[in-house]
Amino acid sequence: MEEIRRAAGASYEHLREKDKKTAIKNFKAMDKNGDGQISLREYVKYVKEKKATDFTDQSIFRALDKDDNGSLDFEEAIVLYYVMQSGRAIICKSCKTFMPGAYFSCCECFFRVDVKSTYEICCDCYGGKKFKHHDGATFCDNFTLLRQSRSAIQEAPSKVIDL
Ligand SMILES: [Ca+2]
Ligand SMILES: [Ca+2]
Ligand SMILES: [Zn+2]
Ligand SMILES: [Zn+2]
Repeated sequence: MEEIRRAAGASYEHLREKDKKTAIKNFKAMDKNGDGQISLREYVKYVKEKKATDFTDQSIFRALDKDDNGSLDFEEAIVLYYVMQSGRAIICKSCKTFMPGAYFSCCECFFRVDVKSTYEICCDCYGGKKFKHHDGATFCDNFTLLRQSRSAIQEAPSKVIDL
């Protein structure tokens, strides 16, 4: 989680003033009782309003709550906005916990355009073989997958230009 937090902090520094103001406005809108903290209840209400169903999982709230006091201050909430915007709310398909760090993804499902959803699992579920997926699936960790995506783009330059 520390890495995502640092990425969120770094990208916040690059936001335009207007977007920083939006973040503050967002925070105030979330903080229904105005105590400067986002409670779990206020959080759930917000993510439901945003129709961000992946986020209703409490494991994300707990991961965001860095100081573990049961609520989110502004700094912790910035990480939420970052994770929401970057589509980084990836939940283990097997044990359903939020995976802020390294995880494994099925390469076949990842690179096939006709497969709607990708299949990601946490290191524990992968290592402990605690998952069910199609036969012949090969798994890569997310960093390897990122490198492979680049190779795939380089191998098919014409397709990229067509876009
Ligand atoms: Ca509050
Ligand atoms: Ca907190
Ligand atoms: Zn898992
Ligand atoms: Zn697959």
